Amino acid sequence: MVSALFDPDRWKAVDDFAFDDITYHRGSDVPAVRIAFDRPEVRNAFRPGTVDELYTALDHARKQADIGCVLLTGNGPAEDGGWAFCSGGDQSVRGGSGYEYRDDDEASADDDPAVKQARAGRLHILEVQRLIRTMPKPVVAVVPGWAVGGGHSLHVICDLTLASDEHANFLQTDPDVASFDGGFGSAYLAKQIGQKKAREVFFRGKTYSAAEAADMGMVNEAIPHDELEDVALEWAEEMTAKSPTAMRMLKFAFNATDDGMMGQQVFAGEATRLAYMTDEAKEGRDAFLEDREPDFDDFPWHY
Ligand code: S0N
Repeated sequence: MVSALFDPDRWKAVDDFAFDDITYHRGSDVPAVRIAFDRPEVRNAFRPGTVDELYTALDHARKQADIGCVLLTGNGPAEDGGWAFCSGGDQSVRGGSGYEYRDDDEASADDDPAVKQARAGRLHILEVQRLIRTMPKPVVAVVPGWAVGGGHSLHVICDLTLASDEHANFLQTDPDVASFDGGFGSAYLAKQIGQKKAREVFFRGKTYSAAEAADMGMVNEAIPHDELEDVALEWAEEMTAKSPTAMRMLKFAFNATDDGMMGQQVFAGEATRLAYMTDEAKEGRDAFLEDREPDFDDFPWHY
């Protein structure tokens, strides 16, 4: 069983990869993928190999032209009945310089010792955050249980968050375990819920229910646990019926104001991509290739 909330009739496994720590499915009827942490015994904590797998699946989903939405969730429940989206970095593999690769971490071990050494201590969950942020399709955090530490940060960076009103809980333990997400996990959270509340989340380390998190503005909706994945698929169906270009431009427009020149670069890249599709751009290209002066006379100065 993938997860108690998983409906096998609505998903097909993506067989291109041999993942240990995540599961990866694409919708049977909806052009969406479901990527799930699959370590319920540790409340879906991520170890380095988990992060590598997550990045691989997300990047694969990003490149699929027929996929318009990513649902990111956590499988469960654990044997003790506990549910989790993700409890952040696996504290049992955290070394002196961060999250280290261990010899038995075969899922991500690299044969080249120099490469392996360079990767040790790297907080590559931040690369996953950037991928979620810049992928041109909505990513929905589907939170069936705990979202804690780096797992909390992951839900924060997702475009939308849908949570189980029975089992989802939101908690920032970063300063309890001497780590801190000083990037999107805190600063972008403050944009969502305000400075006072974001500081409370980190400084006091309170646990918030799904309903409280929705009231605060960091969760879009808290819904009955058993309906979580059905509703997530409904959201995906709704969003993937819309114009792909409008959706990607909107996502990058929402990002741009907070992402500085990087946000401008991503948005401008999309504008350039669209401009390249015009006859005006083709005239510029053709003139160069044909070794002549470009003739833009037919193209108006729009007002
Ligand atoms: C999740 C909690 C609240 C669940 O409590 P509950 O339901 O009472 O279950 P437990 O009995 O505590 O847990 C069940 C089993 O799971 C193990 N486990 C749980 N979480 C982890 C974990 N993160 N790592 C390793 N094991 C975990 C328990 O040990 C238990 O195992 P057994 O059954 O063998 O005893 C509760 O479990 C909890 O508080 N967990 C710890 C949460 C935590 O502190 N996470 C780390 C926070 N820090 C980070 O995530 C790193 C941040 C980071 O990577 C970062 C750094 C810089 C910039 C950005 C980031 C970023 O955040 O992305």
